Amino acid sequence: MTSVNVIQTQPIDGQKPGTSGLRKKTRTFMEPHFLENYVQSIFDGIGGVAGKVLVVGGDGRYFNDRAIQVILRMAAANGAARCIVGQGGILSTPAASNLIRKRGTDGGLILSASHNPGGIDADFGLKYNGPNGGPASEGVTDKIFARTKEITEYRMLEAHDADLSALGEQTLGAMAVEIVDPVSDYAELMESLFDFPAIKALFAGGFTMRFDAMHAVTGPYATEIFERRLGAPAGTVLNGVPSPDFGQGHPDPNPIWAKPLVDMMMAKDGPDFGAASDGDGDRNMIVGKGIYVTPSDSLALLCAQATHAPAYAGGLAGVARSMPTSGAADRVAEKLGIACYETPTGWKFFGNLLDAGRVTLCGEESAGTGSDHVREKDGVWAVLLWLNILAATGKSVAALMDDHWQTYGRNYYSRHDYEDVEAEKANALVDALRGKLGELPGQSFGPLTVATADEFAYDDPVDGSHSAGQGIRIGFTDGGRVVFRLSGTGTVGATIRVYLEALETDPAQMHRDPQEALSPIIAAADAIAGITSHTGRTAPDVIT
Ligand code: VG1
Ligand code: CO
Repeated sequence: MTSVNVIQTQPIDGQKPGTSGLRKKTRTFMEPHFLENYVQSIFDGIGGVAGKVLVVGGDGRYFNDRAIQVILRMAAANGAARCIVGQGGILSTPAASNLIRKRGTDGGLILSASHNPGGIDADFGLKYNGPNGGPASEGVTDKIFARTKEITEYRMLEAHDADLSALGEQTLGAMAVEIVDPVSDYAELMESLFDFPAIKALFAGGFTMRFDAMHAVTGPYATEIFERRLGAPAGTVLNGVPSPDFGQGHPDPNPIWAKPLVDMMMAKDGPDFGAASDGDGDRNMIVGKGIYVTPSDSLALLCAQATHAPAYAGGLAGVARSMPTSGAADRVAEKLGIACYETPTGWKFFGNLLDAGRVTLCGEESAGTGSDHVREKDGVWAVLLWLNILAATGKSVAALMDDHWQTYGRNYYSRHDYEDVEAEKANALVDALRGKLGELPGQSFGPLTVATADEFAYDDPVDGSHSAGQGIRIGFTDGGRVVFRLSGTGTVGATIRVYLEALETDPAQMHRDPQEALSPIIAAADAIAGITSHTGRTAPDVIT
């Protein structure tokens, strides 16, 4: 027999979801009532789960399996009809988005802190995605947050653990628990979008690739798709077995944390193509032989060349990029005569545009790229689109990028992160900047003159919602730009992100060192924001 317990609780402060759900130290999530309070707040915030069907899965990090057992017992106690769970508790973020859509569910719970490290002393996270498969909108997030502040009780079924390893159906109280293969539906979707025979022929012809799964969730997906379905040789996928602490690494696919892959790609006899994905499989890093492709450039190139893939052969409805992402995609959109939207950071802002059919491709400077096939960014998808383009054109990554820059110009781009800054100091920096925006236009910093200075706010063109305080942007008369923004995904202190961009249109200047090409903007950024004087830092912690 099973019974439902109603457990008295008190609101726990600080359960405010950030850019992508709630992220905290794993030990915080493991405190008595913490996870339970948040799960009940999600259920209450979405109007209850009675009779509903939910997808549940995560990136396999420490506490993933225990948290899923709690979620299942609570879903059952709250009257949910069914939970569809990835075998072993595993689902990449894009695969979860796909399952929500394919099975027509009422949404899903995804357990991940994405690129943040995993382990008992690292980070954990939980987010709710809606019936469209995308991250909860601002409105739903606000409701969930409001519930966390007033919650007094949660409901928990008294029951044994579900068996997450056994494919098929079991019951928990009156709720069905359906364990599904985490990879097969997703792999089928990928096969429907891309020219698999052409990519298969590319590999058969000796084309070499290394995909670094960074000990995170994409390992099983990449092995099935690249090695089994597309015939890439065994060993193409590196670090392909998910581990609870990601092999003690930092599953963030950028030249810092995926340095071994980048080094391999820069070697003289390196592979033709390299890629990496993050903790929950929604991001991608693209590297060609001897060339690192910035995510902003990758988005622009994919927009320009997408029609090589069967799914996009009819052309793109439009493109969207987050505000800090470089303007490279804008010029492609202009040439194609399609709309280009600029949204705040975070995938939730793309959902409405995708649902309304206004855009087909979306991307962020942080290595997130995706399309209307799901409502999340999708790492393996981006790699497959690149492979499809490489197969169709027969060109190398370096040649494709070179052609692109000659046609559209090059946006030199870099992000400088100052991590674990005291929150007061970070806020003081932003407040001071905000206070002087009005006086900046016309001022010169070295060779650069400020043209525009404002704080980005977004009016959603589909539902009319307004999002303020989305980053400070300063544009220069030569087309360069610097953006200042505080991260919304960290778990300790504040991270100041400084996004730097310089536009180059001289064909002879397309192969400079990015940090050198950006040096006037870097100097201007410090002069304008007083990074050193506010934080005491003389150099960023991470440069990507
Ligand atoms: C970061 C990135 C942002 C991304 C978010 C979630 O947010 O900058 O572009 O959407 O992470 O990605 P922030 O607020 O720290 O800058 V993931 O792969 O962590 O779900
Ligand atoms: Co992620």
